[in-house]
Amino acid sequence: MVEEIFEIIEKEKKRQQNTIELIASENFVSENVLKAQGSILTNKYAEGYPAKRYYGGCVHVDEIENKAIEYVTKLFGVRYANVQPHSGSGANMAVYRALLNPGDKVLSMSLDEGGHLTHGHQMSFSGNDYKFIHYTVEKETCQINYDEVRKLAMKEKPKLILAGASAYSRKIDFAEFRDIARSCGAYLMVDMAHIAGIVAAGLHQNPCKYADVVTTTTHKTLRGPRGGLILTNNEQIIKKVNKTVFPGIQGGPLMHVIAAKAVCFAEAMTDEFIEYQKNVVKNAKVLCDTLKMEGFKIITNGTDNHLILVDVKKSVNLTGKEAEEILDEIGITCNKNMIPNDPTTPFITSGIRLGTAAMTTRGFDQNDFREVGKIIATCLSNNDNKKILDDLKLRVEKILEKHPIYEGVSYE
Ligand code: DSN
Repeated sequence: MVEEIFEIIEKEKKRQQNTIELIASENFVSENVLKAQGSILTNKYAEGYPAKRYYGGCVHVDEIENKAIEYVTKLFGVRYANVQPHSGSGANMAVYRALLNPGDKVLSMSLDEGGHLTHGHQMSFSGNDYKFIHYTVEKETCQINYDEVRKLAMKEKPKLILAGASAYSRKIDFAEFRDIARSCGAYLMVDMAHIAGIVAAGLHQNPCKYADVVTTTTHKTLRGPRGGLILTNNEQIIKKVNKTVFPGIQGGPLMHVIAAKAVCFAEAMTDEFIEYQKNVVKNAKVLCDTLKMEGFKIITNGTDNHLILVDVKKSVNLTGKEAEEILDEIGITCNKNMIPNDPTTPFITSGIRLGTAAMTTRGFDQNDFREVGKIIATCLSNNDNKKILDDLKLRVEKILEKHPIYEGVSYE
């Protein structure tokens, strides 16, 4: 039975090696991150915080957690960090519970317009526990209109304003958000989950300079293990956040994951990582321009970060679900995604979201992404032509062969 599990893991490894991974929230971690996350630290209970634990034998996990905090505060130039959240959703829940009372008003971007489930969707705890109101993107440009956000904030007087998104391809002006939050007396929270790696490399305004509190996941552009993180410069806020994370909503921290986070933070301080993030952004522009040249409609008409939102309905009269499935057939993985003013549902959608973080880790360069753009365009425009799809599959295999990954990792 145990072998069965390792056989499945090996099959998943091969799937990852043999497909072009364009899900904007995924990446390939380093073998050192894998090693730390797969370590004996998983055996240790360490409820509490360094030097204040509810269990004995925490001397070394204290060292690990202190190192993770030291590295991440240096990386983002911020005073305090809580590295224990098991996920981005948990990190967001902790911040809401630390700063708000049930029913308090929050202003955020809705899921449909590019926000996240935990930014107030009715199906999430967030939309149930708090009164979320949403700013939208401009109809023409699909970009945030800061004057409109300001007007709404002044009218509604929320207790907290949330900036950050899961499917927004443009820079976000956190300084402007801070000004708006200050004008209406709200806290400013930034969820930088998607762009954390780009921020770490200094290629996007750093929200830690402007927000009262910042949350993120560690596994997207930041390229660490799956997990969450909370950052702030405010001593009162970190005290409340710490109490909320433990014992408020979590029990024992996952010390093996915290060790892997520390490895990722250390890696993110290297020159190689900065170069990598520059390539992530350049590659996204190339992929975007190639699709535009092939006649595809891109939401916001471009990208400033790692992701591209494609309106496949207007481009090739397919739903996002259909496009995702057809690309899957030729070895390209992406996800269907709502676009602003989408008339469909999250399970169907009119768009697909593409990201360059994972394949840039594998070494894909601008030429490779040009080829990927052409393959995607040809595939979606000829989705019922088996001969063309077979040919595209070979083209996918050819690029992948040039950029192997996890060759020394085996579960057999
Ligand atoms: N599911 C993640 C994403 O794909 O953006 C966010 O949690």
